[in-house]
Amino acid sequence: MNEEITYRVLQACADVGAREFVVCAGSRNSSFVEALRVEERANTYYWPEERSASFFALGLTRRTKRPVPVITTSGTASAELYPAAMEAYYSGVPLILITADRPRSFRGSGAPQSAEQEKLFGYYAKTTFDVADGDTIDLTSWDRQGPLHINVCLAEPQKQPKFQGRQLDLDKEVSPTSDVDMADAHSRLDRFFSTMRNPLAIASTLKAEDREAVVQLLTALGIPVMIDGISGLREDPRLRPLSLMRTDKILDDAAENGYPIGNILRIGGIPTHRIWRDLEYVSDDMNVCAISEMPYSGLSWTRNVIRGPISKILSGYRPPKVSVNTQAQVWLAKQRDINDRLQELFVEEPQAEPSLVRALSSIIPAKSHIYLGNSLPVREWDMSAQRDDRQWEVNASRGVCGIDGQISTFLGLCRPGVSNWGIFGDLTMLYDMAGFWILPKLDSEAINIVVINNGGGKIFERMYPYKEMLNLHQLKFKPLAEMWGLNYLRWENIPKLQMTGCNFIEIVPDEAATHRFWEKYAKLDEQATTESLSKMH
Ligand SMILES: Cc1ncc(C[n+]2csc(CCOP(=O)(O)OP(=O)(O)O)c2C)c(N)n1
Repeated sequence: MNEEITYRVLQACADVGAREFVVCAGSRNSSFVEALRVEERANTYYWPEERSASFFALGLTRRTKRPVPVITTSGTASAELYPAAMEAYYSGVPLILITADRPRSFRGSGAPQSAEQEKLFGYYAKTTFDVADGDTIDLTSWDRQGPLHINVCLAEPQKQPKFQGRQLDLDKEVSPTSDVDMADAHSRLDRFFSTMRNPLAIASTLKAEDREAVVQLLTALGIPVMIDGISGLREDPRLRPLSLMRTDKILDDAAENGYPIGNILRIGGIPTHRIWRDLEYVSDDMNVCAISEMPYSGLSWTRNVIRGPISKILSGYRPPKVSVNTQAQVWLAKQRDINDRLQELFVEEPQAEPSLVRALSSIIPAKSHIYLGNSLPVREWDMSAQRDDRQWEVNASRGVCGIDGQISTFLGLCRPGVSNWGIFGDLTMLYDMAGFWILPKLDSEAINIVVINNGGGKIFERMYPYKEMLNLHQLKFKPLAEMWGLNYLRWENIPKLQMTGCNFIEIVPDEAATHRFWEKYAKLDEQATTESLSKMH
């Protein structure tokens, strides 16, 4: 009896595009394990640990642009998918959560390994199914803009399910889901542009296919732009004349330079940097508009989001001529000046953490795939990474910015034919040590896993004056690399090497040098202001 409902659920997933499956075996979901074991064309990944597995499935969904089901047994196993469901919800990833359950008659009984799994993911799985033997299931009305949950009630598993010779139909064409009201989107953009006062554009998480349309818009507008590394546009030479070079104190700095920002156009995800928190507290006449695939404004005081596939929204759109106050050029020039001084600081303090990130970026080859773990890596990258146009693909998980599941998400995103680099903080690494499980199964031949071991959660160091925020430690990661059979390297300086194969690299910044770096960095600003003022007089 379990076979039929198992087969129907898997076929329903295949009908909405699933070709990869992630399975965490347990007795209750053994019919799924058996069905996928005999399935010849689907690509199945077997995991012993559900939390890492679900983050891996999330990364794989993003890489393949197809829904990937992650399938668990009953009980707490199903709840391990929760963090990945939250991330998928806020980043619009069509992750399929399949939880095996005991028959409905067990609900509320407290019988072994039975829990209340129906609608388990609450807010985070808007579309849910609770199915049992005899039910049919059709997922084609699902919008694929976030997670889907299927809870499958199964009878007592048999030792020998009978799937032999039964194959899924994996050839069904899947049509795209979302559509946009173009006339409405364009008139909202026109309205926004018609009120422009000292505008700033911010580009954050973008899909590869949207980048060219965004470059065209930004160059046509000719307004200052702040570019997160995860937009994939940070190194684009066409945007250089408009790009802000620093990522902190943007609003104050602009005002001090005679360009008080009045309008912000956000393109893509919610930005990584401080500016987005500062925007929460600006005066009432700030006008913010977003063009994004997700519905979130990222601010409590506005919901102004033009939602849809970005390149589609921008196709055929001609932005009006925007006049930009000449002070914008003064501000951009000062930013470039500070950036020149920052390069000198990297040379002066080569073992400081941001300088090591700079040096690391310089050995990452063109066309590499780079994944930035949350916390300092994603911020230090934006500030420090080199800016030659290397056509990197840069990713991060910015849905809920968790430090969990980061290794697994990165491995799900890894692909063959390019060099893959994941860069993580040490606490982030500790969180997902089981994630390495899947490495031998991957088709990527070049994977570098980098941990920046600064001995704790150092993102908090400059914000809070007490060490309890930091979870300080003296752990070293060599045994972890050895446990997973990885080539281990420990770097206090970045050697000029060309990396091949799979490597685990522990980068150890010098604490004193890092402190000196930040002290000198704070002074760069003052120097640049004094010098540009003296040049003006
Ligand atoms: C799951 C989760 N728990 C807690 C946090 C809050 N948090 C943000 S950054 C951080 C510290 C990260 O430390 P580490 O990975 O060592 O990176 P570093 O700050 O040193 O770069 C914590 C605990 C979070 N984002 N996600």
